[in-house]
Amino acid sequence: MLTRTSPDLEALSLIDERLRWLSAWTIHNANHLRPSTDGLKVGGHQASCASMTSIMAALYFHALGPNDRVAVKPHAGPVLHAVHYLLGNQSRAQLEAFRGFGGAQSYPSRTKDRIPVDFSTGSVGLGVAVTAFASLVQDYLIAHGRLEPDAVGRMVALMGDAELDEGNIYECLIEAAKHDIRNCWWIVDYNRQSLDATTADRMFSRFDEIFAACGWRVVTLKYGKALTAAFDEPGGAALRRWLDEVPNADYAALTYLGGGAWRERLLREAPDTRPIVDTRDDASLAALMTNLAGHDMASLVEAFDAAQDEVPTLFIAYTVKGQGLPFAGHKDNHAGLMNPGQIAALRDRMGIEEGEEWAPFAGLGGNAAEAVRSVVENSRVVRHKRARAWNAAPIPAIAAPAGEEQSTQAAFGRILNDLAKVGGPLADRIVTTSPDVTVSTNLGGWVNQRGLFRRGELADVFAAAKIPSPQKWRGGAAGQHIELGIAENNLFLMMTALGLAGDLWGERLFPIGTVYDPFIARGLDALTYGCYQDARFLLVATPSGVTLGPEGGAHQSINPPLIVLGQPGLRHYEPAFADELALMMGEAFRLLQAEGGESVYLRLTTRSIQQIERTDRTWQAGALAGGYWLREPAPGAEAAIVYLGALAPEALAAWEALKDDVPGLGLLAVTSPDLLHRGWSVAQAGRWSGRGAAPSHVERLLAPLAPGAGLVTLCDAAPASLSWLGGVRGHRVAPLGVDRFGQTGTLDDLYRAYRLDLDAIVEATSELFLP
Ligand SMILES: Cc1ncc(C[n+]2csc(CCOP(=O)(O)OP(=O)(O)O)c2C)c(N)n1
Ligand SMILES: [Mg+2]
Repeated sequence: MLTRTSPDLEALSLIDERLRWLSAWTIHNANHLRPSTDGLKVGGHQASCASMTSIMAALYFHALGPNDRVAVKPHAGPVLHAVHYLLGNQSRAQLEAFRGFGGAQSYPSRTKDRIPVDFSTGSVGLGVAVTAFASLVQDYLIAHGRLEPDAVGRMVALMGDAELDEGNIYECLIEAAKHDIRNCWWIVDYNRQSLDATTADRMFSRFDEIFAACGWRVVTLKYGKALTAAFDEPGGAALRRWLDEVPNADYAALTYLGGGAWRERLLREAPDTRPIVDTRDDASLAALMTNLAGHDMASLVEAFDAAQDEVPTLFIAYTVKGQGLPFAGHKDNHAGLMNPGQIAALRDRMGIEEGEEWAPFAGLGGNAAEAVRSVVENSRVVRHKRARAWNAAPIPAIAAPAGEEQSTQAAFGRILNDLAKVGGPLADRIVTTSPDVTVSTNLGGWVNQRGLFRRGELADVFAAAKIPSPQKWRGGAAGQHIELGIAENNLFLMMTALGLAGDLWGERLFPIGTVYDPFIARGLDALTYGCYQDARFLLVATPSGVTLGPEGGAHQSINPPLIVLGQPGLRHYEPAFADELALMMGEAFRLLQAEGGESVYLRLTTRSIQQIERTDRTWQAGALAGGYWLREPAPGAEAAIVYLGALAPEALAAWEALKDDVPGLGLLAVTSPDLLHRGWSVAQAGRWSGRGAAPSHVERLLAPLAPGAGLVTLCDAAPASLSWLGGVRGHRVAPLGVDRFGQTGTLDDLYRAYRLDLDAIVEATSELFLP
């Protein structure tokens, strides 16, 4: 982690200006020069970029090394593109297509951008927190011998100050403190402005205390070298006092107004500053008053160089939003765009000829250009997208646990327990994690065998004291379960970081996270965040639905199947039987490490049900594709019962009860509404676009039924999870499911109240035949 000595501060400052210019020009081009066909504002954030260019110049061209990974504040995306443009990794065509189809993305995207992007960002706060979890994953890999200790890097988040308002930051801070994370830097672009306005003064010094309390070193970079020197001049003490106290809004407004306004205000409110004020013209006074350390290369370089240990560090770098641009400090500048006259003035100030706007080093004299080139060439950051790691482990066949009656949740625990016992490359790469529901989601057996992960040894105090407990809660470097506190946001960010291990360090892990199904919603944005950047993980949500009878409505989930129906990058499987679950887990492990694969969500239940006899394996392909006939319908059958997961016993009983009255009645086991729907949409798009007319799995499944046949759909979830099946071939549907919040009760009570029982299915089927 050595940094170069004697940085060329002047060249770094020129790079800072260049990044500001290129990011502004990229945004200008997209909004003012590129022809528009739809009349929509393209957008971009010139002011947010301008406040970060100094920090990013100091990092990418001095402080960062090849092992460091960075999450860049979403609206500074153009600066990251400018960095890679200078490095020669980004093309002019991509910059010209910024925010256009196939061009450089508005916000840094791991999957879509062509430059190396370590973490996608966009939903503020999440990109910050994921770096702390990435630090933990890095330590995990080192502890497990998968990463050389000298390959350790820093996980860096470049964040806006308004991101400090996101609650997930503090949830993460607490978790990070528990795990004693290291090698993590969060750098706040402290421009005291958010989207709407200037940020609240009352929080001014509080952030330091919060972070310090969590074990972070806080480095405040407030005043630049020129201001610091001025504080020693006559009148300097008064100036410092005034500056320390000035409210955010006033500082920002004066920055916008410029030298004359500074002069008038200082003399009015702090007359002792006169010696400083009187010896400067308006331009120098304005420059002095906005000489904040976040724009002062010497201060930045010094601070980064001084933090070369592993202590997690928060840098609060004071900056000016829109630094160097005409709307610097204006409270409405967040989405502000320079007009053509303003950008032309900036170009002239940079000495860039008209027509030379894209030339990386335009406007620099010979020596300066040489110095800048040399600093750029010597940057040690990764220049190319890393190859992703695929197929890290052979996936063994996963056997279904024996037992005539079992729940999918219990079977899940037993499968993991067996994997832990048998061992092998897959088991060794599995990492489990859970937000304080490890035991209640049946990970206990796995944890007993594989242990908790801790950088230091963690004794099992209860075991040592010989207090009987089925749970062995010991931890150490070899452990494979990462214990989390109850915050579900952290679970999804932890899984995101684990699920990127193959991309960030070339070592694929198989993260398995367990959560209560209704509380997916608590961390939903973080889950989306992980899927958006193609992190791969297995999410096991258990228990689910009103089948969780006595727990009542607050713990019974209704809408997760609908959520995942609309969630790209995440495949929903909902098994009813243990053998289905085993099959799906094998498929999930395959998908987690496959190019073109995805993450998987298993929705499980605690309801123990009678398993069924299988005479062959023909059901398996259908089960993995989203559904199969548990009882084949006769050709031209007038009706079918369609069920999902835990309601298999009711569906089977109804089929038995009705099969003589409804000739050829079918019983369709849906294992993934999500896959069925996807296949259906893709097949239709194929037909419309002439790319093939092969029917989808669900179309083939429903083909034997009569054209006007009826479907009774049954799920322990929102009825719309299955009712759409009627649209596939125009069948009539009687949708059964849960459409009100649940309540406590026995299964009989609840299935009756929510119309999920045998009687309801029989009634619904009969109604299909009413004229
Ligand atoms: C979760 C979420 N909510 C809202 C937004 C919209 N948004 C984008 S940037 C921003 C505030 C920016 O302020 P700050 O973080 O201080 O960044 P600056 O532009 O000042 O550097 C908001 C509200 C978002 N991207 N993500
Ligand atoms: Mg801000």
